[in-house]
Amino acid sequence: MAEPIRVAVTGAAGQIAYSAIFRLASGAVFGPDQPVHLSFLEITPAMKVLEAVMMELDDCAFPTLVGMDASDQADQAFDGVNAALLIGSRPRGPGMERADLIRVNGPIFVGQGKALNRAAADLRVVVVGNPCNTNCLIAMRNSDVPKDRFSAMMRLDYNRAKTMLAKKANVPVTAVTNLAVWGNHSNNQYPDFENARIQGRPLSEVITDEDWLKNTFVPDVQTRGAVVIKARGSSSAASGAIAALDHLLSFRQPTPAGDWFVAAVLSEGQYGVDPGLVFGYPLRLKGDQWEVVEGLTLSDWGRAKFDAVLNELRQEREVVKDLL
Ligand code: NAX
Repeated sequence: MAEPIRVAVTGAAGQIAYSAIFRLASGAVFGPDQPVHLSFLEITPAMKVLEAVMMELDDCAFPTLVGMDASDQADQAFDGVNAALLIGSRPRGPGMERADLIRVNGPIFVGQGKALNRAAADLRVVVVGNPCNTNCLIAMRNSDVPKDRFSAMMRLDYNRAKTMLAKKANVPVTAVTNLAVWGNHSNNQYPDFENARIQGRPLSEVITDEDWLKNTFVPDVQTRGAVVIKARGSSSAASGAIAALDHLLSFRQPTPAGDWFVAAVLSEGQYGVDPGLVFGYPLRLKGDQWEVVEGLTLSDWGRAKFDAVLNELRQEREVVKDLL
């Protein structure tokens, strides 16, 4: 029997966690031969709901789930973990601006960054809680864990963009490759159709409707979250969970040859981004280390989108500079 992989999930009584946890426990993520120990973090008022989630996990009798515990203390929840899904955070309330949300949620990631020092040496951190890029920046800056172990989730944006392109081209989603999503998980992200490929061909040879690409596809990806909220009455949950698990696996499994995956990581200045920002890039794994895919080019139109999202992340950093 392999050693159990220990996974921390924060916001474990929330709706994204509810879709993610059962997959983690069932073997669907790490495989049927990999035992999993789950370690949940919640705020004190949500511990009762979390108890119910744990009852349901017990009631599933998953062979791969070898243990679980719950705490309202980050130090305890992160002790010895190999992976941490930082999902927990306060949702945006009525009338709240993005900057207000950053100020409300930022401090959570100061404490959690410090507590991650207790994790295992091979820790990988995925920040999902919004604003996830800047929360990730706060966590990494408050932690002694190597900064390349932190990433923020752009995968839901990527998955959304991939399906939209596949539907437009009338091909399966697997035919869409080399899709980058630059920048921030926000309305200013740039889902890059310019470098994408469909069935191995440049996308522009297959989807020739440039007006649709620029004026429908890009804004539809950027605002998809709001459209789901309007239709469902609450924000994306299952798709967020699947994206978080896809993201986690992309850092553990070989990147398909010739392709890449997308996540926000600490910039070292690639593509002219300020070093030290957590920026969405195309990545590939080399061994167990990721690297940014370099050498992609953008049109002036694409570069303007890229610069807009870069500026947004600079502004977010400014709002939390006392927490860094
Ligand atoms: P829920 O409100 O259902 O759950 C959040 C949970 O976090 C709650 O149970 C709450 O008690 C808990 N929590 C709050 N503060 C905490 C703390 N300090 N420590 C531990 N737990 C804490 O939200 P849910 O729909 O699950 O969304 C979670 C986060 O994911 C939100 O910030 C949301 O905006 C973000 N998302 C990020 C996405 C991305 O692509 N990066 C997409 C999906 C999602 O919108």
